Amino acid sequence: MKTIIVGAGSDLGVHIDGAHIGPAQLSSDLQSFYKGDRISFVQDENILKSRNLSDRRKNEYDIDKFNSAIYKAILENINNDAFPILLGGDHSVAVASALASAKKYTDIGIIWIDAHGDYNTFDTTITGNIHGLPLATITGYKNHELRYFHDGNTINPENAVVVGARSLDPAEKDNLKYAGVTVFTTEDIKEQGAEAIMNKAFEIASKKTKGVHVSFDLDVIDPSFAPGVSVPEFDGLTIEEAMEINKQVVKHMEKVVSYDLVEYNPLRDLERKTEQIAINLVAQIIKAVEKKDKYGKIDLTQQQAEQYKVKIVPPKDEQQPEVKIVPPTELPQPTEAQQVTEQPAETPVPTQPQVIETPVQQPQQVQPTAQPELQRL
Ligand SMILES: [Mn+2]
Repeated sequence: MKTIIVGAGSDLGVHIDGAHIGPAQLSSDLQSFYKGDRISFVQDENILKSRNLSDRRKNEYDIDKFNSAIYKAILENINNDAFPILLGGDHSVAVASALASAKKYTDIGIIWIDAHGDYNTFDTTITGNIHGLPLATITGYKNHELRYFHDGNTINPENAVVVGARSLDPAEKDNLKYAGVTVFTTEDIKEQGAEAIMNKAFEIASKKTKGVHVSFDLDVIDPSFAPGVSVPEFDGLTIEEAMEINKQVVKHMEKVVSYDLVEYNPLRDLERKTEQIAINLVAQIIKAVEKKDKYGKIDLTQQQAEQYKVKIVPPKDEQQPEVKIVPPTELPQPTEAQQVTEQPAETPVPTQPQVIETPVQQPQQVQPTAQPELQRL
């Protein structure tokens, strides 16, 4: 199945600046191995952005305008049998991508991988940052002002699942409960494992639906590994846990109809750590989508998630970063992956960004004594 990369460069949903330049950076990183279609939207630089914390409806009009354009473009591409991968931007842009899929497929579920619930309304928001409202908007829980451009179904909250939450406002918790959204916390993932949680998430999201939209917010990862987000939350996922969640998305790819990767903020990143993780997540999804046929079916013999080691070579002066992609390899078994996560506490931090991914080897190359070793940024 063909993909379309949709750059959604907006940071109007949050008072912190920087997420608007994320998509251009990631898009440039992907250039050397992604040859498919791409379209990009960047917020109008003449917008006088509101960052005033007492403004309860910050940049509402401009966000709507931006999302309306993305919604139309994505819908057109889905109708043309493409699988949209949206690169944010703050999370408010997911209103456009999720609802475009809801319009096309009429009845879908949603998996929202995020440290936050994004389930506030204009009445309950504490910050007035609209990136805290999209999941409520998408599931039809108030916030109709943010989806005026959408004339299809909203997603049934009973088919909505938050994965990785650890920072929910009290009123937001009530909203989630009242609406009937399932929430799996970061702690649930630590206790039960990403595979068990994602199996449950897909079961809920795909129950009596025709597809699942997946929205991956990088802030689900701990800021020590992924500092390049606008609203970091401590005690988050490790890189391995985040990649495992993505691997589970790939495992269920037959049901997945669209995917977002949001909240990459280059201005907050350190040593390009977050960028490395982001392009690896996207690379994995691109390769998985390529295996879907135009009816969305996947060749079961190829269903296993492939792990790519995408390495950014730090640019010399003004040069664009070069991205290297290493051929597909098999993922380590969970036991090996656990061993990996237990080891690297003392791993020195290299001065230059290097491969972030859990290194994996072709079976024929495995040495009897070989242990996966994790290179940390
Ligand atoms: Mn979010």
